Amino acid sequence: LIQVCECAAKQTPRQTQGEALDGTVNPTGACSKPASMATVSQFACQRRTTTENSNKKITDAFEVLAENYEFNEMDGSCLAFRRAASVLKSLPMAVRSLRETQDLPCLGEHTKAVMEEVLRCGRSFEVEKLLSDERYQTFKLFTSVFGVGPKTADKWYRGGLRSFSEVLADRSIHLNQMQQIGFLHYGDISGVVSKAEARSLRNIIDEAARATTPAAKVALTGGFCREKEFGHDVDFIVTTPELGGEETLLPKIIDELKKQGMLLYCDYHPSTFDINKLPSPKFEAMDHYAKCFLILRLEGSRVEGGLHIAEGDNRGWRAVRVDLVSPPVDRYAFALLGWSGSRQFERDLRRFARAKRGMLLDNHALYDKNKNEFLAASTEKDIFAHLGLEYIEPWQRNA
Ligand code: DCT
Ligand code: MG
Repeated sequence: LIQVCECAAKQTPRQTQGEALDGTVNPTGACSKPASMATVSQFACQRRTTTENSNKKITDAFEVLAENYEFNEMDGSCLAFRRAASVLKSLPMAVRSLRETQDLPCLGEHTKAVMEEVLRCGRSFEVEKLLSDERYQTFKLFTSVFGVGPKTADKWYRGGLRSFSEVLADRSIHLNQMQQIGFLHYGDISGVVSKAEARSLRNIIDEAARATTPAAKVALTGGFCREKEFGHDVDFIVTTPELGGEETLLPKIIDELKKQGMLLYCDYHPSTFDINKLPSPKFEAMDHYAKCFLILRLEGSRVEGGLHIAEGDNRGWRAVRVDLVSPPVDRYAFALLGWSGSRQFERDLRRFARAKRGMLLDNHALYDKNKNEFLAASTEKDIFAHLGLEYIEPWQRNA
C-alpha cells in the first residue's frame, strides 16, 4: 500500500523547480546541483562534518529507521540508513530536491523514498508510524536504561513487559548490578551532559590523575572533543609518559574519586592488551586497554553556570556517566583517534584503510599488509598521513 503524501496536493503553483518549500529560491532558477555535492566521498573520513547539520529533518528520520533496524538486528539496513544520514550531515547546505542528490554516494532506493517524502511533506509516514509503534516505543524505553541493550529489551518485550514498573515488579527478572544502578540514577543518566559539565569533569579527572601520578596525561575524547554541545557521557583517555606507568593509573584515579566521595558506580576492566597478538585478524569493536565505566556524583558548585538538570531539582548534584580508557603511551594516538568518534567516522576510517590502502587499523595499531609491517604513530596526524588522508580535525569528524 502506497501512502499518499497529503501535502503534495497543497503545493502552490508558485512552487516550481528551483524554489524550495520553505520559500528559499535557488538563484540560478534551475535545479542545478551545488558544486560541493558533486564530489562527496563515500568514506566519512574523506568528508568534513561539523556539528552544524543543514539536513537535520532528513537525518533524524533516517536515524529513527536505523535504530529500529538495530533493534531488529537487521545490520545491513541499519548501516545503509546510518551511511545515508552521515553523507547528508556533511553537506554545507540543505538538500531541496531529490535531483540535487543524484550524484551523492550511499543513497539507495529506500533512503531516497524517505528523503523525498520529508522534502515534500516535512515528515515521513514510515517514521511516524514507527514512532507510535508499541514495540519501537518499548525498545526505546528499555534501552534508555544503562546496562540494557536490544537483547535484554527483546527478552522483556517478548515476556509481555511494556513499562519500567512492570519490569521492576516482575520477580522472574534479575537485574544485574549495572541495570540496578541504571534504574537508581535513571533520571540523571538518561538525560544529557552539557559542555560545561564535561569541562568540569575534565578538571576533576585531571586533578584525580595528577594527585596520584603527577606526570599523568588526560585527554577529553568522544563527542565533546568534536565540540558537541551535549553528550550521553564524557570520555577520557589517560596515560603516563613512561611505558608501563599506565598499568596502575586507573585504579589510582578510581581510589582518588572514591576518597572524594564522587564514585557512585565503577565497572573496571583491567587491560588484556597483548602486543604480540597484533594485528587483530578480525575487527573488534572494543579495544583491549584497561578501562572503566563510571557513574560520578557531580556537584553543581563545580560547574560553571550550574548543572544541566530540571528546574526545581534542588539536590545540588547530579549523576553523570564517565568512561576512562588507559592505553600504554606508545598506543596513545591510536586510542585517541579510535575514541574521538563519531562511530561512523571510525567505521569508515577502518573501511578506507582496508579497502583503499591494504592496511588494518584499529584502536591499537596500523598494519600495512603490503609491506607486512606496523606503522608507528605518536599523533593522530601521523595516522592520517600513513593512510594518505588529508587531516580531519576532531570537530570535523561528526559524521
Ligand atoms: N566508538 C566506536 N564504536 C563503537 C562505540 C564507540 O568507534 N561501537 C568510539 C567512537 C565514539 C567513542 O568511541 C565514544 O563512544 P560514545 O561515548 O558512545 O560516543 P560519543 O561520540 O561520545 O557520543 P555521546 O556524545 O552520545 O557520548
Ligand atoms: Mg561519549
